[in-house]
Amino acid sequence: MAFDAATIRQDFPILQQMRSATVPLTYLDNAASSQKPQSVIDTLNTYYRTQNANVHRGIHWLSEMATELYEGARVKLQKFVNAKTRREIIFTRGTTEAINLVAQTWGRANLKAGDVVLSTVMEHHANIVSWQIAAEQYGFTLHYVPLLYDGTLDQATYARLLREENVKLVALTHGSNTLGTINPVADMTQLAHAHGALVLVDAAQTAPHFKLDVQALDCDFLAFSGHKMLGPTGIGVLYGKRELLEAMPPFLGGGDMIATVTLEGSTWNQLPYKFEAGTPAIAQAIGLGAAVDYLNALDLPAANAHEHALFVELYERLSEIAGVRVLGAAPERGALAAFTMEGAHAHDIAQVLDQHGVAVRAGHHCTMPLHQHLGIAASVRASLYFYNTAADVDRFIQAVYAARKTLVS
Ligand code: C6P
Repeated sequence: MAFDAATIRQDFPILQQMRSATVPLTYLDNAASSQKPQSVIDTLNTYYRTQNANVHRGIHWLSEMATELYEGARVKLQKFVNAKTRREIIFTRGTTEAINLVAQTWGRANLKAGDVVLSTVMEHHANIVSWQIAAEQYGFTLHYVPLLYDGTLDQATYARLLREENVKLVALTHGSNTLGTINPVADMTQLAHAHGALVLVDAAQTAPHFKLDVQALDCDFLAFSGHKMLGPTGIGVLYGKRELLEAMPPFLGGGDMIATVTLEGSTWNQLPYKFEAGTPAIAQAIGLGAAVDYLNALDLPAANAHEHALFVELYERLSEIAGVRVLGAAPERGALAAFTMEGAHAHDIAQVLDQHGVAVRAGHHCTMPLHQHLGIAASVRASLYFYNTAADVDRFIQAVYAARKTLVS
């Protein structure tokens, strides 16, 4: 049976809104943040109305209930990415914090002058700046895998850098938030491991769309954000292989991450608590658990096929518009298209689109080095999710034509 996006949309109250009395809302900014289904909203509501307390601390009814729900969410996330144990799932504020955690703890313990971390030109700032900061602190060198003309990674250079440089870690995005490129992370991980390097995968743009399997990928770390996959803001996950996490020093100091504290020094709690200092984002973690329940109940292959068909339609019709350049042409890509229009600035285009009720992102999408590589300052990005429909694509294309008419003389 075909995927019924029109029915699915009923689960998302925000999508029932109009932009104005006569203009429907066309939400195509999903790569920035997804909308939330009623079940996630209800879970948050129920939590605050009937279950709220701090976790791992109080020996009382509410605290025990909150702890059970919070730890239950961890198990849902463990199964979602097929981690071996729940101890390998660390709740963070999101992808950014997860990457910073690895850079600051694994980096501090393992990187020194003469070592190399390999990132790529297509990374989000989170997977570049975290390493730049750590490089300054710990003295290692940061290199970047360049891109080919179609927006894929230059695999020959990647292999050469692994051969010739003292690479200790590869910090690699699974899916580009600007080019849409899906990188062959399993193969790239295998090659990195053959050269003794670990791999951190930024799965911010793929976790919402695909069934990830950290054991099949064999990556050492994997980071993603809850808010892009139907969950609340302020919650995300760092997956790490247990033996690596065990050996890493803590990130933040405070409550819950310690075993003992004296005035002279402290010892650390077991995993995952060693990396979860202070009161965690309890409601948000439980809400993310509800988001995972929703995704598990969805026919994901059908949802992907639906999204992909919409993307092909959007990509082809967008590419036909005079003066429009769609960024990236990777054979395997996610359902997003960033573009420029000759004679029009990205922010002006987005503004006209907004008047037509179409929500997109304009700017550098936190990929300034990639935009510099492409020789542009900014682009407009439309990104799809399974609840989008053919009518959304129609309205978007019509709005781009309207922007062209208004902005390009
Ligand atoms: N990209 C976008 O509009 P946080 O902000 O921590 O949830 O996620 C950071 C991040 C890391 N990696 C990739 C590939 C991403 O796309 C993002 C977030 C959003 O493209 C906001 S900049």
